[in-house]
Parts: sequence; structure tokens; C-alpha cells
Amino acid sequence: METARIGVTGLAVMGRNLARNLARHGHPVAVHNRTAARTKALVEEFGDEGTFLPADTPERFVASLERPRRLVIMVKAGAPTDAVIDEFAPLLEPGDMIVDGGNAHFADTRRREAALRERGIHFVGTGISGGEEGALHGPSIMPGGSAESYEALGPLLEDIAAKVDGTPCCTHVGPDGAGHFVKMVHNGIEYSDMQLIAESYDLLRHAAGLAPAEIAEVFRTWNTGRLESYLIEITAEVLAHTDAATGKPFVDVVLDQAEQKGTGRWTVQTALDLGVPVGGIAEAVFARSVSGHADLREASRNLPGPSRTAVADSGFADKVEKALYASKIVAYAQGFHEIQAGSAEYGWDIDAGAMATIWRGGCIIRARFLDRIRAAYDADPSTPTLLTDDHFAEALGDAQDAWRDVVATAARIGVPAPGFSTALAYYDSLRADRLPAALTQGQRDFFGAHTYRRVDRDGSFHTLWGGDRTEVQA
Ligand code: NBP
Repeated sequence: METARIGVTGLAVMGRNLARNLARHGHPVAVHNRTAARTKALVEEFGDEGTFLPADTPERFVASLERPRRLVIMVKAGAPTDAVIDEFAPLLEPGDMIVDGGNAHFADTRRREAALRERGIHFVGTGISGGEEGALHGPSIMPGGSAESYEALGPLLEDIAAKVDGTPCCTHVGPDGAGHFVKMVHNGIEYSDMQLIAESYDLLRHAAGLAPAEIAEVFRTWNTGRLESYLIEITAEVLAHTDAATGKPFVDVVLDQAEQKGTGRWTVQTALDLGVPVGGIAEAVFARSVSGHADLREASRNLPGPSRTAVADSGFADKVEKALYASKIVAYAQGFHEIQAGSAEYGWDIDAGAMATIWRGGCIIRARFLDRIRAAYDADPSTPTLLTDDHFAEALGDAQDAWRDVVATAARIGVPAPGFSTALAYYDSLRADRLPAALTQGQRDFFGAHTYRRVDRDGSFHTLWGGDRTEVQA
């Protein structure tokens, strides 16, 4: 009987395209789906692209896999993933591998990995980015799990991943939930990047008075420089698009209420747990949330404030470009800080520079900029923040006046720019000699005897605020 090198169960858009990608690369692939019609449709439509071994039951599916078995699950994250694991794990043997390519929460992946490890099965939580096109033509792949499982899986995954300069956008991220953690932060950074681009558009529209088609040209120009990226490229496409039904700019006929799925929110929740400031990602999640509160927005429409009149000078677009680049540096610095904090917390030993390398292609945040991040980690692998890298520090210095002018202009004319503003505030917070946190500590000691530390002596102290205000050692 012919055996498959790997199998995919769950053949909705992602699983189907991933299976096709494997088959197109010459890997015989077993395919299975809970509802058999999807399996049949895949083989009927794309059977000539490679060797597919369709199976109508979990037993036949597992039996068609060569040993050790490599089984990829591409089903809806959450309870469906557990259901599929429960269904297939009893059919597997020690040494076999289950790859979860869905968008699982890394904590679920850690739980599943620990449970399956006890049975000798490798559970490989794998972040896959790039949507359905990426899954078919080459995604960015972020596998976690054991180093042993990567030896058996890595070559296959690297084969189907996107390539940039011949380097696959896939590497072993680290043990258990590391892959899904990094995918989560990738999505958080994506939120931040998209929000900053949206604010750039809004400012060019209202502060510079440009029409969407003109702004599309600005983005096209930016895409030939240091901001070159997939997101800038598609922004120009969307802004240049005209609605066929009305003849209006497409962006003017779309309801301005953005959606958010789980991963942006998880990135912020996890950052709060880890104590990592990711204001850029948080503001991006909140900006989508605000946009979705139609009731709040309707009730607030007549509140007083400036009326977004165009005020900007002719060089304003260049200033926005600088503000965008500077804020983007901050967004990525915050995301990488979270990756390093997660890595330290869970003992994953993640190579941050390698994450920049595998995001250069296949995924939504793919960009020329990521080469710079790789270079920064090459220069100093233990740097506490990307902001102090020579290249980034110079860019931030060069952007200063423009960045501040853009944030001030937004505030003056009433254009909300939470992403730009929080990025600048983070930057100024890090570079400040003194922060008002000293006052906060005083307040906390006053109302709750929480104690404080002093700049000139070791130890913790408390002032007797309700008494004679002498200071005591805590
Ligand atoms: P969906 O997330 O829409 O899931 C549909 C698949 O899950 C179908 O194959 C369905 O089988 C199967 N399924 C469900 Br629902 N409950 C099941 C159960 N209890 N037992 C067995 N199978 C079950 O598919 P997708 O959009 O292809 O995404 C797959 C995974 O990839 C998700 O985790 C998603 O978050 C992740 N992801 C998606 C994208 C993207 O761009 N769409 C990008 C990156 C990652 P059925 O056909 O029998 O109903």
C-alpha cells in the first residue's frame, strides 16, 4: 500500500491549501476531513497537483501514514482541536507527531503538549501565517515542540515555507508552546502595524487634505523606500480602488467598524501577565474596539472639539512617513520585548533574530524592515531593546521633529492618533531621566503603606503619613 509522508486533517481553506502545497512539493499527503465531502472535493479539484491519499475515517487516515507518523491538524482552534486530538491520539504510537497548525492559544498548546508527551507523542504547536494564499504558495511557519520532532518535520516544513534570498521562513522556535506564542505576538505586531498605517491615512486625508487616490500614490512611493512591505503595498491597492456600484472611493463605502479576533487580545493579555508594556499593540486592539462601539460613537458625535480642517504644509507627507517609521520601530521593539519575556518565563530560549528572519516572507508583516531587526540582534543578541540599535536610534533621532509635529497636529485638529501618540510616549518614557512613578509610589505609600525604595539608600521605606511623617525602614 502506498504511504503518505504526512497527513492533513481539517480541509477548510487553510488545511486544503497546506495539503496542496505539500503535494505540489512532491510529498505524498494523506487528507481527511470530518465531513467527507471536503476530502472528495479536494481530490476531484486538485488531484492532479500531486499525490493525495484520501481517507474517509481516522483509522484509514492514520494507517496511510509512514512511521513515525506526521499528522497535521488544521481545524478551528479551541474545542474542535481537543476533539480531534482525542479522536486521533489513541490511534498513534510513541514517536508519532501531531502538528497543530491552527491559531491555538499557547497555554492550550502547553497543556496539550504535556498531556501527549506522557503518551510518548510529540505535540508540535505551529504558528502558520499568511492566510490561505500563504498556505498554498509558502507561509511563514513557526513550529514549537521538541527538538527531536523538528528533526523529522523541519525539512518538510522548510520545503513548503516561503523563501527569502533562498532562506526558508521556518525555523524551530522552541519547546512546547513557543511556536504559538511567537505567532500570537506576530499577530499583535500586525495589529499595531495596521493601526499606524490607518492613522497615517487618516492624517494625510484630514490634515493634508488629500483624496484617497492621492494617498494611494503616497503609499506607493513609500513602498519603494524603507517602509517597503506587504501591508503598505496592499494599503495603496485598497485606497486606489473605486466602488463599482457608486463610483466613490472604496474606503468611503466600507463601514468604519473593524473586527478583532483572538490573537491581538491574547497578545495584550499575555503582556499584562508578563509585565511587558506593549502600548502600541494595546492601542491597536482598543482602536478596533472603539470603532465597533457604534452606540458610544453616535452618542458622542456632537461633543465639542476642532473640526479636522486641513492645516498641513506641503512637506507633511514626509513628516508622516518619519512618524510612521519611528512608531513602527517602537511597535516591533515592544513585540520583541514580549517574545523575550515569554522566552525567559517559560525557558524557551527563543532566538529573536531568527524570528525576524522567518517573518521576512510568507506572512502579513513581511517587510524589508525585518532585515534590520535581524541585523540588530546579530550585533547584540542580548540587547534589552531594539530602540538602542545604532540604525534604529539614528532613525528615531532623525524622525524626532516630524514625529512630534505629526502627533501635535493630530491633537490640534482632532484626528485620533492613539498609535502614534503611545509610541512617542513610550519612547519618551524610556529616555526620561526621571518618571513621575516616584510620585505614584508616594501616593501608594500614603494610602496603602505599600512602601517605596529610595534613590540614595538600599531597602524599603514607609513614611508615617498619618502621624509625624517620620520615615521608617519597612
Ligand atoms: P476553520 O477555522 O473555519 O475550521 C473549519 C475546519 O474545522 C473544518 O475542516 C471543520 O470540519 C473542522 N472542524 C470543526 Br469547525 N469542528 C470540528 C470537530 N469537532 N472535529 C473535527 N473537525 C472539526 O478553518 P480554516 O479557516 O481553514 O482555519 C484552520 C485553522 O487555521 C484555524 O485554527 C485558524 O484559526 C487557523 N488559521 C487560519 C488562517 C486563515 O487565514 N483562515 C490563517 C492562519 C491560521 P467540517 O468541514 O467537517 O465542518
